[in-house]
Amino acid sequence: METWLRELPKVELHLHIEGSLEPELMFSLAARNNVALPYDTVDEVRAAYDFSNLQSFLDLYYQGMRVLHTEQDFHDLAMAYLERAHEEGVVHVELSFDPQAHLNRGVELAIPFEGLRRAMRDAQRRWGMTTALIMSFLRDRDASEAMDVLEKAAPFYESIDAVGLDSAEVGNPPAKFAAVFERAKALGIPRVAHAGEEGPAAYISEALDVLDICRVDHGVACLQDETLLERLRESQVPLTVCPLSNVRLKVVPTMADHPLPAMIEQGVKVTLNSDDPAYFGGGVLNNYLACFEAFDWDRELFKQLAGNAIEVAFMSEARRSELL
Ligand code: ES4
Ligand code: ZN
Repeated sequence: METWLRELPKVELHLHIEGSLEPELMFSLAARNNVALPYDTVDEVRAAYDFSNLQSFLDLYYQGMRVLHTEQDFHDLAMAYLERAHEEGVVHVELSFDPQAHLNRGVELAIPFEGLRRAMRDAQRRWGMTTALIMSFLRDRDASEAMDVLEKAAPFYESIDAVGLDSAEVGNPPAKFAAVFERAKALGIPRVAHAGEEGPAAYISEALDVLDICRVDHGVACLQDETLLERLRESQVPLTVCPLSNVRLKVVPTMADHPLPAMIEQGVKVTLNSDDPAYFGGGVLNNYLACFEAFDWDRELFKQLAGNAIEVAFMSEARRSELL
């Protein structure tokens, strides 16, 4: 089954590229840029990845990305991940990134944009891999800062496939970003948002109502609300679920407790993704394998889930028909 799952053409829709930073690359970029790290060895870094909730992860995630300074750093980060994804049988990757987390430490917007775009072009040339770019806003910061970033990104609108919303969810409801997402909509930019990861089902409904999103990132809280379930079933709005992330951040106690089988049973359109592969135990293939081990799903179901991701990806219709 592992070979079959590896060979199944898979699509990654929920990936924070800063969360793909492996400890080895963290050390080499730290040396290249003269950044001090609070760790001496790769093992020490990995030992620190013992999270109790989303915030305890975010603290290390923001600390780790401090090694990223130049366009080349962002290129190397993305290239390393895209190569691993290619080896796992991933044929299309949607990278999201957090410009505010870089701007706030003096790294200009053009740096991540140019570095990531160059890696995306290289992946297309080398492996025929297609990619998309999602610019995410940090929901635990003021909405005015997100609005400023959206305006500042004007020279790059052509390379933005969607905007997203991430970081600490509880206490930062979707409606806080109503004006930002309205502006993105007016600009013709598609919208996605994290909702119902640590936050309640009400945040999923609110993100659909107020932010007019076309995909929900995570959405695992949907089972709490019958009305929402009915809506997700009827609309077939896709959820980008990241099972290993949910276990590592203690959203669910173990894979066996994960709501994925119930969500599928309810007719919700789900996809399998990796979120922050360097921090949560691997990429898309490992998430597929974890589901196989926990739920003993058959090939038909995995084909269905991989197909769901192809159907809802930001890709050309020509590429979609090629993959479907
Ligand atoms: C994230 Cl797992 C997760 N949740 C919310 N925001 C994030 N940013 C990076 N990883
Ligand atoms: Zn995420």
